[in-house]
Amino acid sequence: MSGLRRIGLVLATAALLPATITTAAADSRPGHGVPLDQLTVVTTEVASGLTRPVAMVAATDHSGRVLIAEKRGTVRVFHPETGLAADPVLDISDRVNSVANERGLLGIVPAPDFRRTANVYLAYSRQPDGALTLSRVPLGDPAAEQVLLVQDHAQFSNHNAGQLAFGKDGYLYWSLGDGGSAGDPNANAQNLGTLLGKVLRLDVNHRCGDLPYCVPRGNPFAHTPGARPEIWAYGLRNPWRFSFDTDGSLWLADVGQGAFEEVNHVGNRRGGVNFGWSCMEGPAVFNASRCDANADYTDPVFHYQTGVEGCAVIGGHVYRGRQYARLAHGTYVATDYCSGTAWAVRAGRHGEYETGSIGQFPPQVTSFVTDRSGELYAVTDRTGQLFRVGFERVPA
Ligand SMILES: [Ca+2]
Repeated sequence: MSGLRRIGLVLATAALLPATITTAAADSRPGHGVPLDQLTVVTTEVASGLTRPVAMVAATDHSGRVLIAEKRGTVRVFHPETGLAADPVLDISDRVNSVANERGLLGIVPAPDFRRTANVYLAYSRQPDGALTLSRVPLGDPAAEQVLLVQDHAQFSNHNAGQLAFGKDGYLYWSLGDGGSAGDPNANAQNLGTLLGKVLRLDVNHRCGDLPYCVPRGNPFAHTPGARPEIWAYGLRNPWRFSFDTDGSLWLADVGQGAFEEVNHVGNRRGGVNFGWSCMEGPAVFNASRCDANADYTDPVFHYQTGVEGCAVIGGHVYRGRQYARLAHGTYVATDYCSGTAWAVRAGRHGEYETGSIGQFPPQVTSFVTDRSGELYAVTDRTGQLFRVGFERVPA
């Protein structure tokens, strides 16, 4: 329990510091920290007893709470000082189809007005047909749910993606998988007429006509005939987890078919990026018949081999916390669901990337979160554990 107490003290101390000194000047450089071959992650269990946790997000009300979504349709609360609350703070399992392995409640993010409304946005597979569903619901009041957007996903049960996050622009981003099976049989990911295999960008703070949201001005395909105007990026297979860094840039991990797992990094003003699937898988051509000679495919900044080095990439976050700033500031940390390898990627000043493995996470990590002070946590699927993630320097 000393670990829990230590976290509590760190948070309490951090809260007293003015925001202007949250990071030392030297730490604002991209990719600052010890060389990756001298860096390792260390994990400390801080909670257990979760039921297939799959997504996490920090509450934005300064309570210090972390919200953890369980696949069956429940949301649990973890606090560094008091641990995991026994009862869910929200239960929508009556409307979530979680029978298949990849279906269920898959994403959660607090609304911009969370402090006043307790509203969260959820992404899930609905009952009974598995359609991908975006809704807004206040914690503790499932009857008040409002569904915003639904995408049919009945044919296959896999590749539902499900990450939700707000960008620095205040818009909600939602990732959807390619519709499932293998090899994108319906060629959805390159088809701008469907939401499958895409990241969407939505203005959920306003209504437009009959829609419970608006399409933000500047969405890249808002005026493209036949395209869904909600699309922000495309060419994705199963973009299970993405995150935004403090500079607004997007770090997106796309789960591969059978050859490559990939991590992508693009700037915050780049709409319309084509991440390549199902022409490309990682750095290689997957299906040449899906390739367009006029297309501009964005390559991943990091990839590794599916089946050799793991089975499914689990995207993480750029570490911007205080406790390990000297070791890991600016380091993007991800893992693989099967191998548990801790992958690190650092963006340099001139578009170059330093990548490497930095130790080991437990297997079956499904999701990472950074808390309100930037410290990193990971949850594991069938073992239902929550880990605090730290860093240590080791001999090269
Ligand atoms: Ca790609």
